[in-house]
Amino acid sequence: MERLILHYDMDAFYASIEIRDKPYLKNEAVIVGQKVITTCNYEARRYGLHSAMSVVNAKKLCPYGVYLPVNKEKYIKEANRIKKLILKLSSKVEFIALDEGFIDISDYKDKYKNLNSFAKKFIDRIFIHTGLSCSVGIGYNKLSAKLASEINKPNGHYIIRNQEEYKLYVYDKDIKILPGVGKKTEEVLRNKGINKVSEILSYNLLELQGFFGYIKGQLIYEYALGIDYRKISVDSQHKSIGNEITYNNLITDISLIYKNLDEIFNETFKRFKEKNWYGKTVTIKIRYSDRTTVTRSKTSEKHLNKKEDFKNIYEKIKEDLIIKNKVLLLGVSISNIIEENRQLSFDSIGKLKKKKLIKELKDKINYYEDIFK
Ligand code: TTP
Ligand code: MG
Repeated sequence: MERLILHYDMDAFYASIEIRDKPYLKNEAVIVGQKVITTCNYEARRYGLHSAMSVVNAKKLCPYGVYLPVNKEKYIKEANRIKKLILKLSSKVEFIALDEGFIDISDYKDKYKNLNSFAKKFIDRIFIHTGLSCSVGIGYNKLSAKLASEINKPNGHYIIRNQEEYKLYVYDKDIKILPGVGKKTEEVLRNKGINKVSEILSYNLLELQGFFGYIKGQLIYEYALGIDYRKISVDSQHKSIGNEITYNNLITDISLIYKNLDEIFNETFKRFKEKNWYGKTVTIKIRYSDRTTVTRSKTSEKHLNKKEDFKNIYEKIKEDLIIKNKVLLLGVSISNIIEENRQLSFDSIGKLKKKKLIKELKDKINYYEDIFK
């Protein structure tokens, strides 16, 4: 596989948090929602309950279920804890909702040759730290990873290694399985007698574009084939830039270790400066011959972009580090990045910029509100 994408999705997220916090609910059907079900656990789903169903109807089907109000604040806190945990694994992460996200794990290809055990480890690690279960899909692009995470839900994983495996999996599945097939698209497809994914391909690209328009038509066509070039869109907050060097010969001379580390810092800063970014955190990573890895970070309160400021942080980390010899790998990174310094006072930036910032902030607020409609 060229690229490797992992998609995770927490299981019955809101309901699982409530059950974790009230263990006596463990074997009950648990429903979260006011008038309408926001989500329910898998026990409740056995009665035919699902999100968006009215609570009145749900109570008819499942009168002995435990019906709980929505506690958004708690769920956001939990989501943030999970995100932090995942960012420890990789910074190439795109969080697409409170309880799900994509991670580019291409770099882990060599380290974890066995993808099954990698997926299991991921699920275990989330559970150990949060007491919550999730499902994982690993694929060769976002599309295949997303579909894969649904396959063994809850608390399971699946791997779709390539396009052939993707086509084999989707060909007899209902069209609704494809992202992008909403109500409207579904109706058009069904009216043409297309119910299974493979049946989409009884039409060619041009015909599909005729039905749905240029972009949507191409999307449906590509998704039916398992083609998806979308990249992981890393939130700038989680961007990081860094350099690592793995040495062929162990370094045993302490002064050489420091010298090399300084060079890596300089190289990292050079790349950071080219982007014209601002950052807060510096991290030093050292791996020893026994494969133990030490990472130490320090974070400034403000976003910085001057070399001397980063250098100060970097030197402070070095002071606290007790570096042993027999070093295998050295790395330095800068993270917690933004593309412009939002800490500038509003007076010191131009009117246009002000407008842009306010709009961005508003969009952000709307985005969060939308999730919790
Ligand atoms: P989902 O991941 O869609 O659902 P889920 O995590 O409850 O269950 P699953 O095991 O199938 O993944 O959504 C995540 C959370 O988002 C969910 O717990 C409740 C919330 N949510 C809404 O607020 N509105 C909605 O319309 C949906 C579908 C979910
Ligand atoms: Mg979920």
